[in-house]
Amino acid sequence: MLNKNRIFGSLVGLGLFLALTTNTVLTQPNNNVEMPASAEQTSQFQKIEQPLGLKLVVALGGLGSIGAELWWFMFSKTKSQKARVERGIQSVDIVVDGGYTPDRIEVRAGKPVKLNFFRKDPSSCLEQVLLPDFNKALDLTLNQTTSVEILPEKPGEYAFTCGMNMYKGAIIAFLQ
Ligand SMILES: [Cu+2]
Repeated sequence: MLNKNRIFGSLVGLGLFLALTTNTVLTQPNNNVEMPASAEQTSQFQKIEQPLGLKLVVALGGLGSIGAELWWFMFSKTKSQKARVERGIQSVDIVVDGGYTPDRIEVRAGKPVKLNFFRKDPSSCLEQVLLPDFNKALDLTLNQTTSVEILPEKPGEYAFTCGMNMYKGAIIAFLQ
């Protein structure tokens, strides 16, 4: 299943690609102009003036795309959330839909953590969650919540991934 995030990422990528290629085309020498076939002619290129507005639009479009691309890679994928505490157990609900939301979960080390995975995404890629540090592999049923309890004893980062290691998330355990 395609998800909004991935579509947005592709659009941004396409925008960047178009901006760069357009820029290249616009700054290329004009080869269609007939050059005089004189021996003294040394310049192969003839400068063509583009309207300033067009240059600005292309430049700003390119910059905007680059900015969006950077934002996309650096910030958009981090959805950090603290676990809530219920009767001494830290628990967190994770939506499985084109990845994990949240994909960074902050917990206290040394206390049990209950992860509730709600799988909305039918793609087989996300049917399994692996928690290698805890020797756990979960099979997620579509449109249902599958829970698992773990105990991150030491502070640190504990990864969880889909069965093929394509989607990733992490439990970050802190000393209290
Ligand atoms: Cu996968």
